[in-house]
Amino acid sequence: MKILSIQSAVAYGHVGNSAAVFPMQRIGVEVLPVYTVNFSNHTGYGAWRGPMIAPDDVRDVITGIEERGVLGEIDAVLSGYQGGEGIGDVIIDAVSRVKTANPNAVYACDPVMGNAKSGCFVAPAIPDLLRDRVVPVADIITPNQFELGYLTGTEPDTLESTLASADVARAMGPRTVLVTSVERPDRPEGTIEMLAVDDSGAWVVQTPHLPLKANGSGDVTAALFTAHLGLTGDAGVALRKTVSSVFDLLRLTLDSGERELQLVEAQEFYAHPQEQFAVTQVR
Ligand code: PXL
Repeated sequence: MKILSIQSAVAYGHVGNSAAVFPMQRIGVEVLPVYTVNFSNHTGYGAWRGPMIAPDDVRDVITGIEERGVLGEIDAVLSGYQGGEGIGDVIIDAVSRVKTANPNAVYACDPVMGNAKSGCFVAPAIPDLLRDRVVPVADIITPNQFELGYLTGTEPDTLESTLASADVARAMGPRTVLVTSVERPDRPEGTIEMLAVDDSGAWVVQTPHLPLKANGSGDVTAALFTAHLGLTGDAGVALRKTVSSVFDLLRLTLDSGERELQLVEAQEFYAHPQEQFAVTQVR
């Protein structure tokens, strides 16, 4: 399996491609990372150095890959946080070029906007761009509950209303929706859930909610889910493996006391997910 992953690079720590690439490689995926920024560290520190990469330069890198004649080998395009407005068009164009070369390729979009606690933390034009132009051409999306609400103009809270919102999102284009954080009002204290929906069913998995806000965990989640879905073709299985790996990564990070994801230390949890959490099919 080959995945073209269009995301940030950071020298220190793990977000964007600096979070997504290694876990995918560790489960045997050939990754073609294309970078949208080249930062010293993630923006959560409030200060960072290094350039954003001009959209035309990002496009040029993809053209260079195209000129090697290998776009047809790509099974999936993956995108995440968009630092600037111009990258959206480059991603849409890359998806169209890859799909022309390989009609079976899929596009997985992590529609990063923010979360319920922090609100929106991307540039003001990004949420509408994602909703109106990017999500409609995606096959897989991985919003959190907050992003799902924005995309669909709904207010998902219970499991039922979150499922209904996911169906609204699927009517916009994507076949598969992974809701990465479902915090239903009636959840058992200290738990959080993930929900995956596609044509063949819907699956929920509950885990302890670890007291940790690690930048990059959503990037690892989207990457592993996209890779496992491509490898197995089964959204329930992809959910079970992804949740297991991400939980163990977060637990290891929490135990380490470090601020950054312990991405490399957790490598065995990607290669051999413990699959310790039961996935319930709800539809
Ligand atoms: O995790 C998404 C992300 C991507 N790229 C950069 C970031 C972050 C989150 O902090 O700072 C540069």
